Amino acid sequence: MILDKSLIQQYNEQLAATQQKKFNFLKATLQDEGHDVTALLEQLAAFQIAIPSWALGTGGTRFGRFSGGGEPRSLEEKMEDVGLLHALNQSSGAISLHIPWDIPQNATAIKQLAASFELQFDAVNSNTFQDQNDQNYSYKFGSLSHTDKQVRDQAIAHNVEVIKHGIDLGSKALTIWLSDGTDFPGQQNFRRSFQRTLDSFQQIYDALPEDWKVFIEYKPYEPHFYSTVVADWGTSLLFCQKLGEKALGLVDLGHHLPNTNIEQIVSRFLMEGKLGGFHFNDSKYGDDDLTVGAMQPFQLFLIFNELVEGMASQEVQNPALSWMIDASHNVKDPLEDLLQSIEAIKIALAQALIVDRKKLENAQEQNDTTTAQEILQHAFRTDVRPLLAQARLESGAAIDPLAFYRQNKIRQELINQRGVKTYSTGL
Ligand SMILES: [Mn+2]
Repeated sequence: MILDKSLIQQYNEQLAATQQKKFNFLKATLQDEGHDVTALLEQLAAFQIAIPSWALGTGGTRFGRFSGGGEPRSLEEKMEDVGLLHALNQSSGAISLHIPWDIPQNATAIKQLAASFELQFDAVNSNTFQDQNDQNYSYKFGSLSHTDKQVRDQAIAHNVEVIKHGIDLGSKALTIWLSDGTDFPGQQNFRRSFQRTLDSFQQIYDALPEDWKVFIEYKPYEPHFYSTVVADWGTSLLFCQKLGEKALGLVDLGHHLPNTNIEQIVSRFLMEGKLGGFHFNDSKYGDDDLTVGAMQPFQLFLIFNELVEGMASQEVQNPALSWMIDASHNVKDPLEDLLQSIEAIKIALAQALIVDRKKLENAQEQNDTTTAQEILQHAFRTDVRPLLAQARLESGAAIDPLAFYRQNKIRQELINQRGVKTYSTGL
């Protein structure tokens, strides 16, 4: 469905007075603390988060899947959904496609459709974690790391094909999440599977256009439960360093063992100029794919604290980052979940932007641990939501996108258009 933007304007008019009151208070507080509120609003408005094409349907587990109805049935409908999100919050101006789930049949038409929703194409994603019906060799025992060269060649060719689809759409990066690994001790020689993977990565790397990047995502376990070839940030960094400057690490928040200090990993990657991007989600136990900020908003803030500090530092030379949500769960309306996720990301960003950097650095130099903690927690405990709402209001988005979505019964409208029992392609 295409949203009538005058509805957003009417809606905002109803909330304008309350928003003004909340914003004025926050603005005065932030100005007293020495912040440039206009600059903050600009930074927030400019921050765009890509939506993956697989997050628009209800996710599933190996036990079942429960469609919420009105799910997009085609790539065009998925783009319509991202266009809808972007109209609501002006913060989701990009889509990340998964190949082969979303192969564009007509790249020119798809590009035009994207332009009509003011959407860019973010990184394209390859898939060698499943067998497709028409492929010659199975990935049961791996793809880019497989012992059999014919299997590796097939997986390399798939990645090269994904790059070609990306070129047609104007994408500038390939994300490789390699699920290869082993389930039992002794199943593979760790060193040789690394070497085979490096050789495969190198061939994919050589197929990248000049202005492209490849993001190497890591994950400690699942689908394999003994070892994963690209298990952690160190392995990702090692591959990236061996491949060259177009290869960068990708941090998926759900791809860490419990209690991992992700913010320190972010700092290390940035220090080496090797951070490519993020996949945002949240989790309680493992790769739970929960709504960003649902479980660990403080950790998210600490991650953004490192990002804001690192990207502003003269000591850091890191390319611009790619931001994407990567979550797909079983119970919520996917569009509501994405609206909540984007809000959580931007809250963390805004809080990181208002950290008193000079005071923090001074406290660090003085080993004043108490003050350092106070500075971070002061920013984290500041309610920055009126700032986000103001940035939305000024960019033509809804002051409260989720409330607007509910009030206008958008899911019901999508069900009316697409049907109750629709299933989006994806996980
Ligand atoms: Mn991911």
